Amino acid sequence: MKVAFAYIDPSYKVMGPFHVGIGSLIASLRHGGHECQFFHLMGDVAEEEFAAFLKNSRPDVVAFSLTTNAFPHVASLAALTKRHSQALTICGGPHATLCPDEVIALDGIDIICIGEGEGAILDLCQRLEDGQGFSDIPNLWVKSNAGAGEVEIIYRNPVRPLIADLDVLPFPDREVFPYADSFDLKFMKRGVFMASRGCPYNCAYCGSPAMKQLYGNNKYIRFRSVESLMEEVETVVRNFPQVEYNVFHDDLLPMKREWFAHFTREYKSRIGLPFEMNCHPNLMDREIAKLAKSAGCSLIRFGIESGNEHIRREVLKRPVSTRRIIDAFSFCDEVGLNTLSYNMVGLPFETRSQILDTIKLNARVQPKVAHVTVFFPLPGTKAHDLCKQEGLLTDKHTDSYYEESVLQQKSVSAEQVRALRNHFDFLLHLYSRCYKLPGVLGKTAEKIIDIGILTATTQRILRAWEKRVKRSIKEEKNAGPLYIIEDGKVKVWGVD
Ligand code: B12
Ligand code: SF4
Repeated sequence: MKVAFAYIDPSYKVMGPFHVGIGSLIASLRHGGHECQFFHLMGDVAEEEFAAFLKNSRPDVVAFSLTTNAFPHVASLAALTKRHSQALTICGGPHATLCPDEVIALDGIDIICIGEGEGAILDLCQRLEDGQGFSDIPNLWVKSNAGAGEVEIIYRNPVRPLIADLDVLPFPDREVFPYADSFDLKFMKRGVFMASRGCPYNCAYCGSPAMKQLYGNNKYIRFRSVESLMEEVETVVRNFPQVEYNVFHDDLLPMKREWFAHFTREYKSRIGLPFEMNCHPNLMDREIAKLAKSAGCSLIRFGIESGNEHIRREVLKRPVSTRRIIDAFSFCDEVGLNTLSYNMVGLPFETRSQILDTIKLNARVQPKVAHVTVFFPLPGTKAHDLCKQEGLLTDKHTDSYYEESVLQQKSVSAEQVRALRNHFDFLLHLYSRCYKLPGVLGKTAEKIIDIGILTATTQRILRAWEKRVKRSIKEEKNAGPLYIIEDGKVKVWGVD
C-alpha cells in the first residue's frame, strides 16, 4: 500500500519540527513492506501544493496526524483529498484520541485511530492489500461507507493493549520524514528522541491523563531499554554529523531512577554530546541533578505552570509545593545545570496577583529561560470540563498558545493576560532585582512594584494604552512555539 502522511502544523512556517509519532508510524509501515510519503502542511497550509502532491503521488491512504490546534484545518484538507484522489483518509494523534466524535464527524474522514497507532495502521494496510474488510480493527473507528459512499454506520472498535515492549518498534523513520530538512536538524542542529511513553501524573490541563484512562491506567508508563535508545542515538549522530546536542522529548525522563542512572552512564561513555530533558520538580533531588550533570545535561525543563500554590493544586491538579519547586531548581543550581521553566498565564479563575506570583516564583528560582504560554483548555481534559461547566469558554480559536486567551472570565481579562504575558520577562527581571536587595528594602520594593503593575494593568489604562500605541494583536499571530521569522531571519524565542 502507498500511504501519504500529512502533518498539519500551523504553528511553524518554513521549517517544521520532527514528529517522533509519525516517524514511528512510517517506520512500522515500511518495515511491513508498505510505501510511505510525507507532506508537511505548515503555517497557512498550502492547499494547492497539497493538491498537486496528491495528484502526483496517488496514495491509497492519506494519513493525517492531529493536535487540537490543527483541527480547524483538517476538514478542508480531507475534502481536498477526496477531490483529488481515490485515497481512504485516516486521522490519528492526540485530538483524534481525545475528541473522537468530533473528528469522525468530518465529511472527508473515513477512519480515525484512537491511541497508539503502529499496530492499527499496519493492520489496516495489510487488510487493504489482502482485499479484506477492515471495520473490526482494534483502535480504529471506521465509517461503514469508507471509500464506497453508502449508508453510514460507525464501527467503534475498542483499543488493543498498549505496546508493552517499546524495543520491538523500529526506530522512527528520518528519511521519508525528512529529518535533514527539519527545524530540529537544519536550524537547531539537534537530535530528537523519545525514550518512554506515559506519565504518572494527572495534571488537569494535559492530554496524558485522558489517554491513560483510555487504557484503564494499565501499565501506561513504558521505557525503552537503554541499549535500544543508545543504538538509535548513535545511528542518528552518525547519519547526521551536524547534530551538536540531543533532546529527549519524554514527559519526564528521570521517572525511573535506576533506568536514569543506567542511561546517564551509557550516554556519557557512548554519546558524550550535551542533551536536554524534561523533569517534574517532585522527581528532582541532588542525586538526579548530579547524574544529569555528569552525563552532560545542558538544560533541564521544569513545569512551574503557576507560582500560586492554590491554583497549582486546586485548578491544575499539580500536587507540588512551592518549596519543592524552589528546591528542585536549587539542586540544579548547586551542580551548575541550566534550567528552563514552563509557565501558563490566564488560567481559570486566575487573578492578576496570582499571575504575579508566577512571575515572582520565576524571579526566585532564576531559570535560564522562562517559557510562557497563554492557557488553552484542551478538549478532553479536566481543565476543559471545568471551563465549560463554569461558562468560561468562548468560540475563539488559536493556532498556537502564545497569543490570546480564549477564556472570558471575571478574574482577569484577555487584555490583562496579554499584557502580563508580553511583559513577563521584563517583570521577572524587575522582581529579581528586588530580591537582591537586603530584607525590608527588598520587601518594600516588591510591594511598590506590585502596586505599580496592578495599577498599570487596570482595564481602563490598558485599553487606553493599546489604543495609543495601536498595537495589533494580528502582528503576533502565528509566532510559533520556538522560533519567529522576522525579515526573512529566524530568531529563537527566549534565546535572542
Ligand atoms: C515532542 C512534543 C512536541 C514537539 C514536537 C511535535 C510532535 N508532535 O512531536 C513540539 C515542541 C514541536 C510540540 C509542539 C506542540 N505541542 Co507538543 N508534544 C510533544 C510531546 C511531549 C511528545 C510527542 C511525542 O513524540 N509523543 C510520542 C509519540 C509516539 O506519540 P504521538 O505523537 O501521540 O503519536 C502516536 C499516536 O498519537 C498515534 N498517531 C499520531 N498521529 C497519527 C496519525 C495516524 C494516521 C494514526 C493512525 C495514528 C497517529 O500513533 C502514534 C504512535 O503510537 C507530546 C506529549 C506526549 N507525551 O505525547 C506533546 C503534545 C503532543 N503537544 C501538545 C501541544 C498542545 C503542542 C502545541 C500546540 C504547543 C504550543 N503551545 O504550540 C504545539 C503543536 C505543534 C503541532 N502541530 O504538533 C499536546 C497536544 C494535545 C492536543 N490535544 O492536541 C501534547 C499531547 C501534550 C499535552 N499537553 O497534552 N510538541
Ligand atoms: S507531569 Fe507533564 S506530562 Fe505528566 S500529566 Fe502533568 S503536564 Fe502531563
